[in-house]
Amino acid sequence: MSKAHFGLIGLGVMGENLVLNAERNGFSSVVYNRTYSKTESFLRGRGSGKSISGAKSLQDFVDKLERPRRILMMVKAGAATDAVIKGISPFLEDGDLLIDGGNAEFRDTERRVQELESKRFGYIGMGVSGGAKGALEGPSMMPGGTKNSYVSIEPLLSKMAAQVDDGPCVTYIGPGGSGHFVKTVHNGIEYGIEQILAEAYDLMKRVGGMSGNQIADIMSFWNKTDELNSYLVEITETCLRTKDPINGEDVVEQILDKAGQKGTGLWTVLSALELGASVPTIYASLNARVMSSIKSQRLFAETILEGPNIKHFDIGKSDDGMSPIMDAVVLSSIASYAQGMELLRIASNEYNYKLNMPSIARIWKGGCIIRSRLLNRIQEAFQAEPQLTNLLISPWFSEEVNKRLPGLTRIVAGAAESGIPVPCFSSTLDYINSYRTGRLPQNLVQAMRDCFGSHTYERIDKEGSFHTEWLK
Ligand code: NBP
Repeated sequence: MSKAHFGLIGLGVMGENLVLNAERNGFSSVVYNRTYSKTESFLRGRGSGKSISGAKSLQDFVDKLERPRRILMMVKAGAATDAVIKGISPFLEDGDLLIDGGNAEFRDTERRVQELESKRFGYIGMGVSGGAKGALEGPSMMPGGTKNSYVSIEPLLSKMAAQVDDGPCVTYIGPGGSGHFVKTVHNGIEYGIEQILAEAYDLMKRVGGMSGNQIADIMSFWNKTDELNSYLVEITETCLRTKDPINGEDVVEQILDKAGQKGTGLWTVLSALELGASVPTIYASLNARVMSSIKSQRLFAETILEGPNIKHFDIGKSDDGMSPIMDAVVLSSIASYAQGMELLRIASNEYNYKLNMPSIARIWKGGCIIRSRLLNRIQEAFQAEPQLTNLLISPWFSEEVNKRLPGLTRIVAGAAESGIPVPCFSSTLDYINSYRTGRLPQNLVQAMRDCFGSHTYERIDKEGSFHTEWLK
């Protein structure tokens, strides 16, 4: 029997779909899963009648693969990935390639690359985005590791990836843990945009008194615009239109308002804090999930803490796409991308990843959860200026800011006067206002620090370090 082209370890939601994708693209495959019954049921079900075989043991798995072996691990990040690496390593030989497609913390990938570099096989840490459907039909993939290892897997990945006008949604990201770092930041941006759309929905529902279908109509309108056309807006419309088979009501209204925050959103914010990158819109979305999770406290506080009643301020009209809310959504989405790209730029310098920013924007244009028409603009902005410090100052984006800032401001002010939290909208407003302010009040912060701790300060009129005897 001829040997398989491709091996997959981990038949979870992603693994199952990725192996079907590889097989559809002409790569006969062999699958291994820790719990063999899953392998059996997959081969009897979705995997039946295809060039996919199963392996009961890792020895059997490697024996069924042609050399050099190309193996993708799609297992839970962390200890599970370490366990699989430990299990498979003794079976791998010269030139074999092991790819971790899970959501690994980038430092874990750095460590694994270091540890495994001394072995004879290659190791790639690859972010994969697109959920189950993307995995099957074509995800966006962010592989990092040595260039040679990537080159050997490129034909397979290029076929499996989503395809956009300017190529497959995969490219070599850079060395070490760079692929997983880029995927982490992708997820941070995703957190931001999800929360932004949730804030827009909340305002339309609570201030505008709009039904799920009416809000879905606005999503449909937004999805036809250059600024907001995106996968997340598209699925928000779907979510809002879906009825509960139990009671016929909007399903969304039956869902408990508690969201978890898994690793990647948190890691984006931690990395930003470490690297001194400003990501307030992304952080606000993470914190919104944390606040949502303390439901019982919120229910109690609601009976004690008073606030203003909802005021019916101008949130726009449906026939103009709720224009001030649209302003808030557009600018906050731009801010999420701007903050994510800025974090990537700073990390690239710090970790010597040499990230190609236009390429990253390009491979996010298809297959992944944050795919959107805005990414064309982002790609163009970085093509025009690869070392662009912040998207907000790029011509198309600065025009958007100047045009839409009054709308965002009215929405944040109205929400505040109505006692409705809009953490991403208000963080974005502060972010933009801070960024466009040449002189911030940190002169006073520096004075206080020098006053209590003799930390010294710099002056605006001459070079050097200065101290004042404030308490004499
Ligand atoms: P899960 O994250 O639920 O992982 C399930 C797989 O991990 C199963 O095959 C399971 O085997 C295996 N596994 C576990 Br759990 N512990 C193991 C261990 N100690 N040794 C060997 N195998 C072990 O599945 P998923 O949702 O498909 O995600 C796979 C990876 O892809 C994760 O890192 C995830 O973060 C990432 N990811 C997920 C998505 C998504 O939309 N779901 C998107 C992008 C990336 P078992 O059957 O024996 O329990």
